[in-house]
Amino acid sequence: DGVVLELPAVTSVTGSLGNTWQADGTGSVLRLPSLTSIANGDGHAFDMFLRATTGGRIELPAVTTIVDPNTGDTRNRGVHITADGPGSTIDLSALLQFTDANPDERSSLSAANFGTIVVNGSQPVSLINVMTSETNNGMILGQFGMRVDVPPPLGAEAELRQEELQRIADAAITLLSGSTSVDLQSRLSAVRVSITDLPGLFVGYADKDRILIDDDAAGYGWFVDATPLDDEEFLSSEAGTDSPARGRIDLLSVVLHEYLHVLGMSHAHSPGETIASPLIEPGRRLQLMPDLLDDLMSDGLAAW
Ligand SMILES: [Ca+2]
Ligand SMILES: [Ca+2]
Ligand SMILES: [Ca+2]
Ligand SMILES: [Ca+2]
Ligand SMILES: [Zn+2]
Repeated sequence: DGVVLELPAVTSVTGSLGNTWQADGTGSVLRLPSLTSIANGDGHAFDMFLRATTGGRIELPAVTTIVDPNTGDTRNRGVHITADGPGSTIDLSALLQFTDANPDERSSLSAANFGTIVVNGSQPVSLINVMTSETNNGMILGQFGMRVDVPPPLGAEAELRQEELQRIADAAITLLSGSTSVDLQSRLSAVRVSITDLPGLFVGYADKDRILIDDDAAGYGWFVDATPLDDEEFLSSEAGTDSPARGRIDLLSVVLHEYLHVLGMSHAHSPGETIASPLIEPGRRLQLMPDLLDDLMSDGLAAW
């Protein structure tokens, strides 16, 4: 517990039999800031395990590639990455490619029991023969997480209350339902919307049946609009100097963004500063593009 191990010189690693990296317990950190690639070794039953448990953190912020190669004895081999338990986090925020080239045993990414794995959120991540699982509030953040770009100025911000979130969620459903003839009310009302402490700069997250909203907007604090169907606090999308939205993250924008993920939106729908962007700045309201919802509806409601 409480051990920080930093290996700044390591840029690539190759796995071997039973190779395990583990950070166990709050305060335990394994950090390899220069590591860019992880390749499994090619002997029989070589498994690599990266495990963050009971609050431990494994920080691999420069890793872009993970591979279990197609060479050697490919039987019973995989790279298995697990974050299990509240506060347990694996930072793979630059990850672009995770490939298991010998799928007789697939590799895996598993987040369980409020554990979090952060993958690249600004570019699509290619996962080939990799099983993903999120169980009991585990999260694989990235593709469907919305975040701010820059850490906030210091200062304690009030935490969001569930009734405030529910009011904004209701307004978002009204806005979305009004933009299309398809009945979205029942689909979206079935999505659980709740408050949690998302890691780092993340402010929102969605998967197919739930939305998670950060408790304090990554430290910026939320703008909870008393008149969510009116944009009067935003002068041409930006909050003026005396606006209550100034310096805060607009909850309505984030909730709309996450509902759109539930309906099948990806960040690839995002040229520039629109509701599909995975980044949001304080004091900004992102606009719902009229065509976006029609596109999603013509693709059919997302099956995922
Ligand atoms: Ca194995
Ligand atoms: Ca394999
Ligand atoms: Ca947070
Ligand atoms: Ca308003
Ligand atoms: Zn997103």
